[in-house]
Amino acid sequence: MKKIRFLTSGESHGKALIGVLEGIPSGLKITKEDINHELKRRQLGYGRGGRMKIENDKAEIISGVRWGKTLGSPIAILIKNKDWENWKEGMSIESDQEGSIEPVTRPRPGHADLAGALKYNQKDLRNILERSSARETAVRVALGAVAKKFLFHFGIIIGSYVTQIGHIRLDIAKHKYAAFDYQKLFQLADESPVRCPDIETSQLMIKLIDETKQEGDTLGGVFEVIAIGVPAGLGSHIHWDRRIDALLSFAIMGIQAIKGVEIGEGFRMAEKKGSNVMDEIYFDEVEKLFYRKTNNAGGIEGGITNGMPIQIRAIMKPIPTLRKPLNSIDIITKQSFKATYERSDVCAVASASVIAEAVTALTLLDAFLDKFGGDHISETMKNYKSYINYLKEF
Ligand code: EPS
Repeated sequence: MKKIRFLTSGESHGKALIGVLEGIPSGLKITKEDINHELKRRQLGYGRGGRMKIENDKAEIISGVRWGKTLGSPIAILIKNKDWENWKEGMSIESDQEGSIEPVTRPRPGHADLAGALKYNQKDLRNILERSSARETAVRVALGAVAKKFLFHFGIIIGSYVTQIGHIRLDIAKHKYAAFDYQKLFQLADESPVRCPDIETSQLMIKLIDETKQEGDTLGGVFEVIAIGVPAGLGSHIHWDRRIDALLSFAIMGIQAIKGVEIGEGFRMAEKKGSNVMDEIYFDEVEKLFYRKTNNAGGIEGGITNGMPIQIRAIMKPIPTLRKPLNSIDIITKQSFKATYERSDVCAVASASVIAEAVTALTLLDAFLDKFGGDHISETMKNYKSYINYLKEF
């Protein structure tokens, strides 16, 4: 059952973003630097637009932490929008500023603009696009940073890397690092402007982003999120909404522009025979643990973690705001027009991978606390250690 919950609030050009995270046990050491480190990683990707030069996201912890440690009470985090200075009238809370900027009446194909306007009866598309914007993900990353820090105490590390931008693919099989040397892959990804662990592939991706920018077009891609050190036994087969693969997919699909999620070999399993997909089971006499030599299941069987690394792959569609004109209809005049926009990101796959790490951390932490409980982190640790000992005696 759900142990942690969170809410986010905030518009893209509003005053600030706010997140509230409830259910984190007391006693976790957390600083604003832990959070700002993750916020920085989200902002770095090559191909982001002018807005990233304005924003330098910094978290302010408002509540739930005293003298550097969580209290067990809800943790509220605030991230100011620097761009608010330019939008004080246009995004004002007060009714006396109504009409201070022109309404947006031309929906961008691929955005929430038109579907949202129809649903919420809005004649100014800004009332939709301000919230559908991926700006909100900054605060999800901030909350995810708390979850990451908690899991880290239990040896769980979550990282990501980009495997494809447009038609440029990373050939992970040919990569010189061993298949499960994920920490090395995370480090290399952090050093790449496109978060791709291979330097040559990164350069090809950057070149493609530059060319696409010249054309006024945009790009999507594929990334992988990996969680290592997750013990066997999170999630459950007993009911559909407790399956950890279902919960992880839900969280990842909740990120703007994500159009597909796979676990382990995912869609590639379709063309293989069963004997090439199932991961055979072995026993390590020294560690006293079961293990697999392959990980086609992506660390999850029957909706339960099996102790192998969790591997999630997701595709992000190309960003829908283009400089290249696309056909659309003005919602007021019903006249057709060619949608064109000046300021836009070209590619945000690198950022999406960092956001996916955050929501993966929040989802895994929920399952972790469901299994191990604890109102203080030391209590969670005691329960966790006892379970690990049980696994060794099994
Ligand atoms: C976004 C459009 C751009 C992005 C923004 C998401 O903002 P603007 O319209 O102000 O140029 O930069 O992303 C962020 C602000 C962010 O922090 O990631 C959109 O339409 O989704």
